Amino acid sequence: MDDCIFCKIAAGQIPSTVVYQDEDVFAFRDLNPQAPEHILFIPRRHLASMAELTPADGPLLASIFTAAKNVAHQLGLEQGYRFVTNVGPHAGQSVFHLHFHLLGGRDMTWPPG
Ligand code: D5M
Repeated sequence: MDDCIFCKIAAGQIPSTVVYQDEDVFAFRDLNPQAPEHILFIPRRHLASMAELTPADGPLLASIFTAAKNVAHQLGLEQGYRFVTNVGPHAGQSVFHLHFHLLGGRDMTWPPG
């Protein structure tokens, strides 16, 4: 999508601190980190949120989760981490390109606020 900031980041048109990339998945550090490690995983293909996913996106989700698991391991997050996506206004979604937050490096509370 032309006016999507995360599409532009994945295309290299806006700079980011890239952590992982492959044909379908792009991961970069969050600009406003909420934990010592805070990385965003996105599909290169534009989807506004998980509300747009279909069963055909199963392999894409597997790629995203596998990439996140591998990055978590590389970052030494053996004590655990959180992998979460916000959908819509009640969840506080602010960028409307599907993204998953990988958060780690500190204790976290449950339930989230
Ligand atoms: O999370 C959207 C997240 O996107 C939020 O944590 C800030 C982050 N963000 C926004 N712009 C950038 C850029 N340019 N680089 C890196 N990170 C960015 P949400 O779940 O929609 O609230």
